Amino acid sequence: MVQNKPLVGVIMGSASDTDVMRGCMETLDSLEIPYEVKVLSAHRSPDEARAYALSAKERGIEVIIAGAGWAAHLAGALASHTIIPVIGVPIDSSPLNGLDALLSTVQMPPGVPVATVAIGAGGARNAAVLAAEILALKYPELERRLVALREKQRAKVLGQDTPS
Ligand code: RP5
Repeated sequence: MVQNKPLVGVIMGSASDTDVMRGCMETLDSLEIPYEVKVLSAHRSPDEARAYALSAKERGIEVIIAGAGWAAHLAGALASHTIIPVIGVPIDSSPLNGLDALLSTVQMPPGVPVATVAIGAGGARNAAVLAAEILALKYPELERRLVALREKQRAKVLGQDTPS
């Protein structure tokens, strides 16, 4: 363990986002990164979302991952209240299959960035890996785990050669 208290805040706009975000939590678990999970909405619970972002740094959170669907301004709203890095996961929960969430998340005006990953479950996993890469700049054991993960992926791909 890097440490026991949460380093990553995983925020989702609704409990209905849990299935898509599950791979994010699994990846953080596999990298042994402590995290907390909260449901907070930029439009349904704006005061609580703001309070979370304002207090995150002083509580020891070093990266926020925010997943939301539809007109997904959760990641941007959180980013507007903190200078810790915010990674946005566009959730494919709308009739537009997440394209709306992708644009809402990625198209931040200059000055307040959201590091946006791919739509849906794959993006949720990548959000965890990107958070780990950010944290690895400070925690050397995480760098070792990420190198091991890359090696595992390489071995898996090479093991998929079809017999000639
Ligand atoms: C967004 O609206 C949430 O992130 C979710 O993806 C979507 C639908 O939420 P529910 O109506 O299922 O609570 O804010």
